[in-house]
Amino acid sequence: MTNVIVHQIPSAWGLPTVGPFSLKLEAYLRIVGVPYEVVFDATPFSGPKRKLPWIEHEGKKIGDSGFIIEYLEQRFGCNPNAHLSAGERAVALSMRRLLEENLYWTLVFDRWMVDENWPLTQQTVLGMVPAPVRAFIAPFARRGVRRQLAGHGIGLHTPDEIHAIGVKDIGAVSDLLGDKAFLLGESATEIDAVAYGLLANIMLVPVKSPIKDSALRHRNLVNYVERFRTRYFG
Ligand SMILES: N[C@@H](CCC(=O)N[C@@H](CS)C(=O)NCC(=O)O)C(=O)O
Repeated sequence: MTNVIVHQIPSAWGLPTVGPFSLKLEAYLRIVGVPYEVVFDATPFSGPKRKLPWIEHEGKKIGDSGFIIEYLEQRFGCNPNAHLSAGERAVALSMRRLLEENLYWTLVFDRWMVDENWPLTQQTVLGMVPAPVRAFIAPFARRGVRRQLAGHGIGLHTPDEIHAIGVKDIGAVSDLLGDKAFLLGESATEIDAVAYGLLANIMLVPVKSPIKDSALRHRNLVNYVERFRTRYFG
């Protein structure tokens, strides 16, 4: 059987990848123990959805972490959610939407729109683009992200409003976790891959943000991220 080839955003800041969706997929692959190889892509444009991550496997190219996970479940018969009740699956899906469709965009805002963080983002997220080209394309990329944020709607808010939205989401994740080892119990499920991908990229990176500060004040989240990192990336 050939390994899954994962195309993802580059590694930096001690993380295997600084892409929240890329780290989600790697975390998922580690939870289920499917062997894989990583290829870092300088830009997302060669993937089938023009986003990272995407995979190549047995002649197929698949984009979008959610569709990739569905493919892996079918192809490898893995399912870390098998023991969950219908209610728990509904909670997991709602939490996934909160993390991926809302909190994610606050991270994008902090990385790309906050001037203080912008040099760091260029050196890491765009870090594989050769320096002279990077200096040229970075402003265009930033403009594209500004348009994405406005299209989503979150980019129409003030920085304080965006941070308040993110802080609320972080509070909800902390409340769902409570004193459990993982979000839905004592074993890691798919939603933990989603949460780790995003939380590690907020809490373990040098990007400055009131959302990061708030997350670091939730002791259970700090322990959770450390528990996940030690168990699956130790
Ligand atoms: N729904 C996609 C989202 C992937 C995504 O947004 N990836 C970002 C990097 S974290 C990306 O490639 N952005 C490039 C762009 O939007 O042009 C998934 O789950 O994989």
